[in-house]
Amino acid sequence: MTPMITAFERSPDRGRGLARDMRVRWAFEEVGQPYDVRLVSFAEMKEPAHRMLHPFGQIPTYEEGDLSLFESGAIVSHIAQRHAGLLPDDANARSRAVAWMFAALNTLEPPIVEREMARLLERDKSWYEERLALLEDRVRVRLGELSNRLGDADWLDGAFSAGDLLMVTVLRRLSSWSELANYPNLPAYVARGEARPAYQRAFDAQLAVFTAGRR
Ligand code: GTB
Repeated sequence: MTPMITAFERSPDRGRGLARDMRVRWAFEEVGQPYDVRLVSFAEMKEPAHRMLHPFGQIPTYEEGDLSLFESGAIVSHIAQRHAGLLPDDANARSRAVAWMFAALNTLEPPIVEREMARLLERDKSWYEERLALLEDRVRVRLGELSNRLGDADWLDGAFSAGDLLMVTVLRRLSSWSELANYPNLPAYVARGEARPAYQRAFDAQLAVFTAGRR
């Protein structure tokens, strides 16, 4: 049975692959698992039928047979556990790759998203500039730490893993901020991820949705 995921009918990122279906599409492409996509509008996401799949009324979701999942990290984890290619065979290395998955979503993504939200929603507040400076410092701390750990390596812990896949998608959310360039190994790391054929297939697929919607 071909798994079905949901994605934005009209993504606010205009096809830049920043919405969280991108990481799920990329995981499918890495393991060679075909998938179908059901596009949903913002209104449909809040309807009871979609909330049965996703309690918070968001994308992406995953359905296969009698299994339905939400949370992009859980979906990538499921794909990585069911198929070879995204997690090492060695038990300890596998656990370390899982640690990097959590680090991407729990340690790096929150301050990055918090900064993004402030820029989107809090610009008119009197305290905006002060708060933005604090949020940007928090992101810088994590980028510095990540950059130190990555060093000259291609990937975070040996071969490319689901940890790298998630980390690259998280760092891509900084693409409109020049800060990443201050840690030269990080843009190079993101570029290595983006150069993977599986990434490119996933990117093209989500871009095709945006391009088709413009007609
Ligand atoms: N923790 C959940 C997960 O990882 O799956 C978060 C899911 C989530 O935030 N989904 C967003 C959503 O459905 C889309 S990806 N939002 C609609 C809603 O909440 O009503 C977040 C996103 C949206 C847009 C851009 N962008 O335009 O650049 C980037 C990321």
